[in-house]
Amino acid sequence: MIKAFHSSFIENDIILGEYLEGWRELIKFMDALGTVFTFISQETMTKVNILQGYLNGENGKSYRTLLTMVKFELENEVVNFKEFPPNRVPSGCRTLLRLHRALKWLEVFLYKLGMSEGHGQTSEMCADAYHKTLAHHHSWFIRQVAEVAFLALPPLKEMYTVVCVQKHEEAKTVLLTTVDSIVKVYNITQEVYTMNGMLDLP
Ligand code: 1Q0
Repeated sequence: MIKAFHSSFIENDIILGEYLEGWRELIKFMDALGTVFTFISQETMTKVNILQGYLNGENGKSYRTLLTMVKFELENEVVNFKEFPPNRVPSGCRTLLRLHRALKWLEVFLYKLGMSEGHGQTSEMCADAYHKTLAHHHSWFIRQVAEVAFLALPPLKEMYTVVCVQKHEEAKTVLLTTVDSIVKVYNITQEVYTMNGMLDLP
C-alpha cells in the first residue's frame, strides 16, 4: 500500500493506476478488520471500480493521471457542478473527490495510531479523526452508521497485527511512513481541486 501510494505521485500530479492500487490495498486492511466494515469496504470498492472503469474505457488515455482526467472531464463537460446526475455514471472527478476526502480521515487516524505510544482506544482515535474530517461531508444517517462501525474496531495490539508488526516502535515507523505518503498524495490532489474550484462537487 505504501509502495503504491508512494509511486503514485510525480511532481504535481498523481498516476491514477497506482493511486487505485493503493486504495485496493487499503480495502484489504479494512476487510481484515472484520465483517462490520464490509459496508464501508464495498462503498470504497464501488468508487475505485468507477475510476478503474474509466481508466480501462475508450478514453482510458485521458485518465492516466489526475491532471489529464480533470482536463478531459472539464473540456468534455462531464463534471456536473450543480447536482448529482442520477442516470449517469458519476464523473471521475466527483468520484475521486470522495476518496480524497476519505484520505484525510485516514491520514489523521493513522497519525493518531502511530503517535499513541501503544496506549489508547482505537475506536476513540478513529471517531475523533472522523469528526475532524470526513463527517463534515456525510449525512446524519451515514454518520450514525460510521459511529457504530467504529465501536467494532479491534484494540491497538490487534490493529498492529493487521499491519504485520508486534511492537509499538515498529508500528510507529510503518504508520508514520504511510502518513507521509498519504500527505503528499493528498496535498497534490487538494491543490488540483482547489485550482479548478472542484472541492464541493455534488
Ligand atoms: C477502519 C475503519 C474504517 C472507518 C472508515 C471511516 C469512514 C466511515 C464512513 C464510511 C461510510 C460509507 C458509507 C457511504 C458513504 C457515502 O455516502 C460517501 C459519499 O459518497 P456519495 O456517492 O454518496 O456522495 N462515500 C464516502 O465518503 C467514501 C468513504 C470511503 C471510506 C474509506 C475508508 C478507508 C478506510 C481504510 C481502512 C484502513 C485501515 C487501516 C488499518 C491500519 C491498521 C493499523
